[in-house]
Amino acid sequence: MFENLSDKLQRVFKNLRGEGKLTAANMEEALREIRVALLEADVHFRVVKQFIEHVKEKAMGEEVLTALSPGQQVIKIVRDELTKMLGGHQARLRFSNEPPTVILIVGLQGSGKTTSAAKLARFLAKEGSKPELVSVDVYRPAARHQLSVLANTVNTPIYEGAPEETTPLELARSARRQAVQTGRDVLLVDTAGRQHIDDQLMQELQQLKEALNPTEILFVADAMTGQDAVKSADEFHRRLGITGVILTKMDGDARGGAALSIRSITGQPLKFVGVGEKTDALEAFYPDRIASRILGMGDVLSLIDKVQENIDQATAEKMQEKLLGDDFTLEDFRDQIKQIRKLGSLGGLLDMMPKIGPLKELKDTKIDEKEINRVVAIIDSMTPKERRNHMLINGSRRRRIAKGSGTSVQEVNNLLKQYAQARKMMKSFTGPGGMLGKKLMKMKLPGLPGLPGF
Ligand SMILES: Nc1nc2c(ncn2[C@@H]2O[C@H](COP(=O)(O)OP(=O)(O)O)[C@@H](O)[C@H]2O)c(=O)[nH]1
Ligand SMILES: [Mg+2]
Repeated sequence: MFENLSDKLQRVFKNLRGEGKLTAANMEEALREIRVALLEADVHFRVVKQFIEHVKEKAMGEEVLTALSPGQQVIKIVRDELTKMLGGHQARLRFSNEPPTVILIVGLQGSGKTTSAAKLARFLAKEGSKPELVSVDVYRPAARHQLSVLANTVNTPIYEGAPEETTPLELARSARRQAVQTGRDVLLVDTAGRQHIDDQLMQELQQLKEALNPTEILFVADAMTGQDAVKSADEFHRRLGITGVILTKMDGDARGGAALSIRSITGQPLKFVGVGEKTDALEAFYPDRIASRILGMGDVLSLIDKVQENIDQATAEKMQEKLLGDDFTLEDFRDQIKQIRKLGSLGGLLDMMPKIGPLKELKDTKIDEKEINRVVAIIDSMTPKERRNHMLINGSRRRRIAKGSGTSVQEVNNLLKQYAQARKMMKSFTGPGGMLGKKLMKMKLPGLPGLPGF
């Protein structure tokens, strides 16, 4: 559902990647495009405004990581802000200390309350809870029957009600009593909805809230209705007080604006998303994962995190200087390869890179960890002098190195060739960022010369 937004944002990043550094001008342009992309995705204008301000502040701020290229830095900032906009951390269901925990499920008609109640029952049972269902929709017998059928599907007990129980309150109270008696620890209350918010509905829900003291009041919203979903969530929150939102029909072609706005506008977290009609089509909502999915950067994002965690800033800077200078020795070559290895398995590293733009060509590259170990072993078998001046390494030295590292002369020759190639490439490399990335493509791994600007 975020495809359009995702495409547009990726285009912005692609353009930025070509830039050597962030300037007020290229940042302004990027921000303008991001703004349009968000508005077109139907994100609430107030949320967009705030978002752009925050990204701008951070991008222009001093929080700059030399291990990341300008494009990557902006991606990181946008990802962080998107995550924040979606609520930051996963908002889990809360449970009462005095079971049963009551979860009131509210919302407009047709939003997906009954379906979501059954989905939640299934979800909770899987997590080890013992849920019970009750429908208090006394206006439509068909609605209560619908929940009975679904309860059966998800193997959850349901309180069906006695003939004399005709009000939502009576039904709910009896259901709770039964839950206590039968040792059920969560009571899911499916309520009636209306086409529009009206006083009668609100009064009824208010009464249920007072009588049941629910731990959660989950507002069910239909993502397809876009900003209307946000508006009604907001109104329900003001009039009733909700504790979270379930956004349904995320499997449809909604543009995603509701998901992106609801937290900022209502202050209440999105807890679950419905992604289909079946009872297993419910997902807990993880802001960080969704933000990554929206950016669609494969996992360049995890890569950014890894770089941040593992590369020591000073080393990276020193390395960058060396890359630009003339004295790129075999020692540096080895250190670089070791740095890369520090990031984890190289295969994993490649998987994390987005398979777009110039990196497409890397898609099927397989990196051999053993080969890296071999390279390091060969360089380790050289004398410090040899490492600093590869011209010294003649035939007999090559044989000695091969023996010392348990490799063959041919492998030593190959390594020296790769090193020479890397060196040549360094020399023709004129600035940080995108350029290096392009040249990298033409190189045979593991002559991968380093991290700056993939
Ligand atoms: N595609 C899709 N359909 C859903 C989802 N949730 C509910 N529905 C459908 O939406 C319609 C209304 O759902 P229902 O639970 O009866 O809504 P209620 O009136 O709020 O109780 C039904 O046809 C459901 O199958 C969802 O996540 N994805
Ligand atoms: Mg219903």
